[in-house]
Amino acid sequence: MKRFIWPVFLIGLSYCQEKAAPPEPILPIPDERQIAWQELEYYGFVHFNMNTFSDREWGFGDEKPEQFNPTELDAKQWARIAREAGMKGLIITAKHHDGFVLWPSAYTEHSVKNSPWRDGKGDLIREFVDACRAEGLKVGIYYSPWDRNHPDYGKPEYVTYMRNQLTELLSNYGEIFEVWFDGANGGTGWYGGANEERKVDKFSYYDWPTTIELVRKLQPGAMLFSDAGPDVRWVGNEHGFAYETTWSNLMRDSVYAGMPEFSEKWATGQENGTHWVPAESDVSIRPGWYYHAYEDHKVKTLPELMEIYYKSIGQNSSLLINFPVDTRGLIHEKDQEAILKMAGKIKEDFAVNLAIGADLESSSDRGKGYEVSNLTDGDFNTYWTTLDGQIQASLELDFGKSVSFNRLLIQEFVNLGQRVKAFTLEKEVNGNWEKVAEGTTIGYKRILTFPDTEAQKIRINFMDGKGIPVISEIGVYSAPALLFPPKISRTPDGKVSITAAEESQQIYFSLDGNAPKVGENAYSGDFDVLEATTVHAIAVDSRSGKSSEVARVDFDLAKGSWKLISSDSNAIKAIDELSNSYWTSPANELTLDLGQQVDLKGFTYLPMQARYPSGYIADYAFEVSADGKSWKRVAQGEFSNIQNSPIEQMVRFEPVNSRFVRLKALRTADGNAATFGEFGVLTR
Ligand code: FUL
Ligand code: CA
Repeated sequence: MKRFIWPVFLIGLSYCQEKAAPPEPILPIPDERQIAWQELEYYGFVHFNMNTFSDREWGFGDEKPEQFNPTELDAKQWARIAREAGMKGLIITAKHHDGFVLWPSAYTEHSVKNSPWRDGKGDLIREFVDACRAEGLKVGIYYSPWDRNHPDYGKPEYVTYMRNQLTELLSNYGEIFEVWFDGANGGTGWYGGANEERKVDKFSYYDWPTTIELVRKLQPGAMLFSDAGPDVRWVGNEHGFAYETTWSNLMRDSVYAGMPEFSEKWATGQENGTHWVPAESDVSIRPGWYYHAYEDHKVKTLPELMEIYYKSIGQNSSLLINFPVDTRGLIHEKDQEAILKMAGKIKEDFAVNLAIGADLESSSDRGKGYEVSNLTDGDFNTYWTTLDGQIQASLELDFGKSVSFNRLLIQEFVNLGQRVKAFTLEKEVNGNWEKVAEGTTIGYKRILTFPDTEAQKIRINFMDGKGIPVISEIGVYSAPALLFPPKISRTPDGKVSITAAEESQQIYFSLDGNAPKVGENAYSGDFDVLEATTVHAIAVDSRSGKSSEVARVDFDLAKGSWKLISSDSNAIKAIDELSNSYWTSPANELTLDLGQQVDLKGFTYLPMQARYPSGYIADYAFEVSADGKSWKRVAQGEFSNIQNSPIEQMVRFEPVNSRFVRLKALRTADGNAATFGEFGVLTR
């Protein structure tokens, strides 16, 4: 008899300590496919297709397969760089709006099979898939529903063609993690030679339910992307930015791909959205999605890329960064450098989670299985939560000593629904709580960034939500300052201002041509530079004592007193010291009165920097005049590589004293009226 007592007692004891019941989910919740996908967070896009060779963003559809001819194509290089950058997958433009396909499809001649590449025997989707798998990356397919090449576009036959091609792509290349349907569709095109505009009813033409069923049948694990989901939605812009308030819940039945007002009204998701359709932020590492040599100097900088990281992954969205693979068939060196720098910085920012090892207490918890220790165990699937009804709750962390920090990371266990609507972060100062930062939604991941602050104790308060907070992980970090050469700019009136990538950094500058010294000549506000002067500046992080590389700008005469000889009020944009504004001159020239006699030694011309170039000056003449009537030509020549590299051009000539100047376009690169991004003179 006695022998049985112990086991019964033990069973009873363990019964008492059994895990409390989990909270009820708050619908909608992610399905299994979405749960697996949300962990990826970060993956890459490859835009490489006919546009790479026609140097366009949207091909018209009349391109010839012979144009597709990469000379050194190496998909292994793409996959290696993506893996080194920390990406978990890559998505390729199998077919873009121009209709050319990267695999030998049985349904069209407009494909690699009729191109010189690999003597027409190549299959780029195959090479891509093999390269990704070898690097452990997931494979995704972008397929444009719009097809400006296909003669049947707009008719039911084309929808059959599209499904046939999707069947090829989704049957022959193994597992696909995401199928990306572009919302841009319907418009002018070649359409088999018809050369016309074809409008389709974006809601009904493609009969999406049938296409979705097909994708589900062939690739049950694949996430389907479009403006409207059904599995993952567009974030509504191409900057790579989600929103301060970003819900994964979406009124899915009210939206469809390509609908008007999606960005303004729907892209943030809705608190009461009926379906789980999380956001994906897509952005190119350059202005264009496709490669253009003229954008080689416009690869996103580290501060820009980090802003994207914090505004996408840090705001409940996945991040999809695009590589415009170049005409060689390689990711350009500059893009590679930028993406690897970003990967290094992300690692640095999240190197040490200060919350691990901190003493952690909650205002309440739900009982066994939901303790605060789950918040820092590195396991998304274990979480802390409260008793039913306790929507407001807080977590207190005691680091044991004063520490410095500037990031707060929180993950909601969204598998039970997205809940939190408002939260704050406070620190203890002399026994009082002071607010450090606050947020609205959290979702799968939320990262708050704020200036360096110090405290021994902090508190996270969940203020409002759709239900009790259910939190998987928290992290507190001290990201090293982002040290980047400061930006130096000047107004037309000659006021120079200098800004660092982060406000807390001290700037030191020099005007004597020598490198600035830390501690000497601290920048405290704008100053005048009216004559030819070189401004150097560095940014210093007081915490680490590290300084950035040196920024340098060579200014010449300030432009505020110059007069434009033109009746067009827009002409001012050629001398407003803003590199992104420009003036289009129908007369193909810019004429100025400098207001006084000046010893001129040359001039500078910055081509327009807007995304779609027009009217770059290719052949120029420069003329001077003492009275604005009789002119003398002092220089003439060519801006050789301006089409591919639209950087500032500098021309020097024999010194000449004059008051009026004129820059003439003898020829523009594309034959359009000349444009002027910025004009300046050289006096030294
Ligand atoms: C857009 C397209 O029109 C662009 O060309 C690019 O493919 C981008 C990812 O999506 O809607
Ligand atoms: Ca956990």
